[in-house]
Amino acid sequence: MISGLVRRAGLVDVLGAVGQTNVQGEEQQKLDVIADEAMKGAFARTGRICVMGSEEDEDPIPVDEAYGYGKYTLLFDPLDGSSNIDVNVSIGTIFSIHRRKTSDGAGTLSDLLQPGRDQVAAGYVVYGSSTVLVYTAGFGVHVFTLDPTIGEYRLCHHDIKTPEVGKYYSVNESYYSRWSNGYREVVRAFKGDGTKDHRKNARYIGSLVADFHRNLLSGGVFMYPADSRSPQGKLRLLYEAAPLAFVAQQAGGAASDGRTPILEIEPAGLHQRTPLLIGSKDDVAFVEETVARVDGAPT
Ligand code: AHM
Ligand code: MG
Repeated sequence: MISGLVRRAGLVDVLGAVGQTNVQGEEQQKLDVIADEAMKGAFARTGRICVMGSEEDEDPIPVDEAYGYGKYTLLFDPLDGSSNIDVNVSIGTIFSIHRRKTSDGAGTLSDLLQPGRDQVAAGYVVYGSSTVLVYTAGFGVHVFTLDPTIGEYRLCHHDIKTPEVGKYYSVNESYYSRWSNGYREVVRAFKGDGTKDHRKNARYIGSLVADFHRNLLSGGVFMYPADSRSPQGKLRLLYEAAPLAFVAQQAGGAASDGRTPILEIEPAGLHQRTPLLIGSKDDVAFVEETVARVDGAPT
């Protein structure tokens, strides 16, 4: 449904900000709000989950009691890469599934606040030149492409592995002056300053899913560090960082907040932010080592 909406976005009068009205005087909905409604509508009546959490909703989202409460929880970012929605650049949907902690009835916030290592499945859909679904249930990472002629996903890569050292680094370098000296040194190394050993090409789309997907296939490291304006970074732990960290780990890569593996962080809030460093294993280790050496222990 979301792929169809994204593909027809310019045609179906859904671009633009919430609050605008169209020629019929109806309020236009932003595509990320419509995607959120699509996700909630699709999963509230499956009987397989007991509670949901979404980037677009402040509180846990209940499921429809009439269809029963399942044993899983679902966290999602319905449409990631919001600055790219209106300009026809790749965007995506991210999801994370856990087993519930409470035994029965409606799921609660505590069912949603679980560390990434306890995920039973996670993945994303990227609406790029084709629509691709990437998921793991803890037995490798599998890549499916949506065949729009039959409305089905078809397996195109089974059990993929990401290169141990990547070609690309992906970071919003306009925040350079706000970073710690450690991250500045990392990026200078990626530009080939000092030693050529760490030189990489820069690629930054500004859609986490798309940047992550490219680096997963080609090798590379994505960084969204903490900075002086965003002391916890920008990205969200539960429905952005943790699911991608599970995919990265299953593909032989790594993810951390710079010091702690993302999958080990104990969440305290549904919309908690985390610095994120994710991708090829050796590149993540290089960034961690450089940041620890230059910045020292956290104060
Ligand atoms: P969003 O959830 O509002 O779309 O924000 C998340 C997005 C990520 O997809 C992307 O990695 C990041 O924000 C880009 O942020 P910035 O423009 O600060 O580089
Ligand atoms: Mg997002």
